[in-house]
Amino acid sequence: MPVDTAPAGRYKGRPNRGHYSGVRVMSLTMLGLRHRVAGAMKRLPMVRDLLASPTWRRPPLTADQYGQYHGSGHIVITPGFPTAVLDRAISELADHPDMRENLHHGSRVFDGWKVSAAVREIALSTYVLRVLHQLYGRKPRPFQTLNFPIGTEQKVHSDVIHFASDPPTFMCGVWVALEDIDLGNGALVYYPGSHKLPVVTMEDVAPGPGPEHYPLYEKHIEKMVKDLKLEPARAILRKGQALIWASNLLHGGGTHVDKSRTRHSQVTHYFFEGCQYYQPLSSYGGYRHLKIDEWVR
Ligand SMILES: O=C(O)CCC(=O)C(=O)O
Repeated sequence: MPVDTAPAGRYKGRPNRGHYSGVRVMSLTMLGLRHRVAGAMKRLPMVRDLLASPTWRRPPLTADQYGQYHGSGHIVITPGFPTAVLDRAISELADHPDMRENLHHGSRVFDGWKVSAAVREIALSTYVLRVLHQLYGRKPRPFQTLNFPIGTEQKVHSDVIHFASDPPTFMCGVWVALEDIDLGNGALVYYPGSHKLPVVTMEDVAPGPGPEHYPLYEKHIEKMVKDLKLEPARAILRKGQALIWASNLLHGGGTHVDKSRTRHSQVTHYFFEGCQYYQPLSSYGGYRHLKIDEWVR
C-alpha cells in the first residue's frame, strides 16, 4: 500500500481563467493583460523578496519522500484540493456521453480540461506542479487529462509504450481520487520498483509497432510480471489523494468488483520541459512519431 507522507492543505489551485459553464470565453487580450500585470507584480520589491524567501522556495517534499519516489517509482500525496473542486470535476462532465451512455471499462473523457474548469484546475494545481518540478528538476508540462466514471480494468502496462521522451523518463502520471477508492471499486494495481526494469518496446514483443499489435505487448508484460514474481500493490486512496507514478512503473486498473459503485478519478499525464516527446506505439526504426498535442493551459 502506498504511504501518504505529503503534507495536507497545500492546495493552490489556479483561478478559473475564463471557463464559464464549460465554455472558454477569455479573450487573448485579457490573457496578455493578465501576463503583463503578473510580470509587473513580480517586479515589485516586496513581491520579489517574498518569492526569493526560503519558505516560498522550500521544496514541498522531504528528502525521504524524494528518495521514496525515485526508489519505488511512486508516491501518494495529498494536494489539499477543495472538496468542491473534486465534486465539480465529476459534475461538470456528468452530461458528457462517455460518462453516461453504455458505460464500460474503457469509458473515459479525453481532455475534459477543455470543457471543465475543475478538471483543468486539478491538472494545473500549483502544489502538484511544484512537487513534479522537485521530483524531475524540470518544469512539468501537462499534456492530457482522462476522467473515468468507473474502473478501467486496463491491463498492466508502462506508460513509456504510449508516451516517451528524449532524454528518457521525463514523463509521469498523476492519478487523483475524486471519491474514496478501495478494493471494491477498481483501485489501481501497480508494481513498486518496476520502473527500474528495462523498457519494453514494441520491437521486443511484436512484428512491429502499431496499435493492432498492442495485445502482444500486454501479453508479454503479463508473462514478465509472473516470471519475475513481481509483488503488486493497490492504490487505496481517500478522496482528494493523488498517486504519482514514474513513466516506466508497471500499473493497470484493478478489478472493479462492486458494479453498483462508481470510481470517479482523473489522471493527468505530464511531460517535462526541454525534451522531444513521441509515441513509441506509432514509431519504428529510426522514425519517431512526435507527439505535438496541446498542453493543458
Ligand atoms: O485509471 C486506471 O484504471 C488506469 C489508468 C492508467 O493506466 C493510465 O492512465 O495510464
